[in-house]
Amino acid sequence: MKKLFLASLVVLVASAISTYLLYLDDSFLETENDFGSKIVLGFAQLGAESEWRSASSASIKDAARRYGIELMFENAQQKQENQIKAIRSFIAHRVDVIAFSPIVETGWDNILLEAKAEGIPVVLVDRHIRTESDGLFAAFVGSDFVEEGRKAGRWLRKKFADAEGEVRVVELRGTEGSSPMRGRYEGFREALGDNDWDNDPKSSAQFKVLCSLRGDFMRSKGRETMEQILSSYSNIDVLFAHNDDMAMGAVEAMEERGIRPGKDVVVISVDAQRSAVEAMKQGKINCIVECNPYVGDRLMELVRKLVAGVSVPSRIYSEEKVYTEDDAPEDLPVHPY
Ligand code: GZL
Repeated sequence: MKKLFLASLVVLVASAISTYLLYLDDSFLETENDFGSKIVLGFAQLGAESEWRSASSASIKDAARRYGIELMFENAQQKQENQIKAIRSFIAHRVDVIAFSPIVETGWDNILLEAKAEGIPVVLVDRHIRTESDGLFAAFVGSDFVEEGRKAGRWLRKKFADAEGEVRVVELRGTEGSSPMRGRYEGFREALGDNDWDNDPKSSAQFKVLCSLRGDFMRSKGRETMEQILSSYSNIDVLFAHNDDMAMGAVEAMEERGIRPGKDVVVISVDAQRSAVEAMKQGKINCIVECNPYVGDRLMELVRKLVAGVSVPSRIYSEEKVYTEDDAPEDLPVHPY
């Protein structure tokens, strides 16, 4: 009996030690590439056009530090050619993985074919691309922009469920040719025109988009464009801004003309950055569709798996909420950006 107990104790201790060593071995391997050196990630950021973008960059830098991954970080200053140059330099440096937030959807085939030829995996962060060739990236981590647009449209239909007649909408669009601009634009219209919903109020309102003008996701451009819109159109009922920076610029433009944002004009925005949430608390923004910038940890997990040769999901979407004027202040997010 005693021998049996001792034998089972030895087996138990041995399995505990081997499990611990496996863990150590796995965690040790995860910060090293095949050559026993630190994993190197090349990241080509598109710019610093918005608070959201700054938060995204901070999330990536912080996560690389915590995951023990060496980060080569380049800021393309809103120019696709700079992103392409940065990716080419990562290839020359033979980084382990390349990641980037493509400023626009097209024009990436050649540079990604160069990365593929060198056997360097590529991860899309935040924004999608459209390519002629298949298999040019290993994974995408970010948001579903079409769904974000639908969320904005669904809320608007509920807001005007009891309205009669025409509801006059103006739109501030994000960067031309970018996937968030296209997705939010399409999803918003899909929801407004979608008449076969089960659980949503059938609205007799007729939503009319008077104009959809570019704001480049920037506060200054959002204000400038909203000033043009206010000079050109009267009786505006709703503003749909593709991000908070443009919405906040438009709020300034409205207030300068004595228009009460959130009251005279219903304001819908996307992101949920700090200044927009504060504006919602002041009654100046009515609905914010969250867009999560914190992709750093998920990106580093993907990088580790790709280096270890572990298969990864092709798309990883963020969980995102919708915040409205009906939410209690304490239920609204307090983002550090
Ligand atoms: C969306 C992101 C957009 C944000 C804007 O994932 O690409 O770009 O909504 C940012 O704030 O400029």
